[in-house]
Amino acid sequence: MDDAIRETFARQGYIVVPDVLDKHQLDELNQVYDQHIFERDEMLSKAGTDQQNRFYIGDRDIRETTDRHGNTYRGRRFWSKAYRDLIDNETMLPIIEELLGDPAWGHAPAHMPEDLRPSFRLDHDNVHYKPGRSPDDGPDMGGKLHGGPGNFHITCVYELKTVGPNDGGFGCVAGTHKPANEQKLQDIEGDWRHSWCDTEWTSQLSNWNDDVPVHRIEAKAGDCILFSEKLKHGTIPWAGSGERRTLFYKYVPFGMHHGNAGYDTNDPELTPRQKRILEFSPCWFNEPREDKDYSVKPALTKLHPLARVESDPSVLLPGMSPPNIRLTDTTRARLLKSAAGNASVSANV
Ligand SMILES: O=C(O)CCC(=O)C(=O)O
Repeated sequence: MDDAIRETFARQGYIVVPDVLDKHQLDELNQVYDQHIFERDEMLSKAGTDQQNRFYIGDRDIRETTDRHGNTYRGRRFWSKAYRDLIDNETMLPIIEELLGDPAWGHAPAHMPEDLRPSFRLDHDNVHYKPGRSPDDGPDMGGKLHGGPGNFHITCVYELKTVGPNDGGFGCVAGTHKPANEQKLQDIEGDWRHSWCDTEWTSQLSNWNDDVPVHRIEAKAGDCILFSEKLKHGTIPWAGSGERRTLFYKYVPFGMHHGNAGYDTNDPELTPRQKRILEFSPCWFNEPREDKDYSVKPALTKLHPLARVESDPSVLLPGMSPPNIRLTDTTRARLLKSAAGNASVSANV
């Protein structure tokens, strides 16, 4: 990552990296995508409030495997060499490694040992699809703003078709990965989460604060938008006459739980590096969601010996925020008690 990219990412919370995928890669990715569109009836297509056509894999397409840490996975996604190669895309890899490995960016906990910092993980991926729109199609409402400074994951958004100036798709409120700017958004009176963008079917609040501008991101097929999930972002209604074909690869630092989707790491066609990026961490700096059953994934609940209740903010770049460390009340109390014990031992030495 060069200094210009660093500066842009630090200021905006996102960057657009041009020409990450060449024509050959795009053709291969689009070919598999075509197949899924044709076979759409075999998949559960869920229309949310934003009427997005996202793809969900039906039960009969799901398979189960177990990794070397004893975690069991269920699932299968868009899968071919071209999709596997996106896991460790050569252009994006060093950028991801820095953003997730250096605690200055506020994704990795400051207490993560240096040798673990390069071991980021692909947490989950999403696919967004929209057919091309014609003028008499009904309204498309897009999605509400989400994301926040305590988040710790970053997303590579690969565009498989060009997104033009007024097409819609990915949008964000530039700079709101920083708490001071997020506060400016929070201070806007009205439903800023839903009323954030002027389009044919939606409008921005008239009292919007220009210090926190909305960016509609254009990109050519093959470009990658990389954003921090600390940033407030969402889906702008699709108005393009062509299709929207977008892939989202969401990465987390070593030992941080987010979605816990899990991948088939027994796939013999994965390279060792891809396998490593897909595997769950063997121990953790935060804990998984309490509402899920992890009895078949024993390694998902083991805390790293250096886990702490919060990440030291003094390591951060100016204006950035530390990751929220999700822990149960019991674990939090135990870690605080042992930290207090250690402090009194060192005071008595
Ligand atoms: O590009 C989009 O549609 C927004 C994506 C989004 O909201 C997300 O990945 O969380």
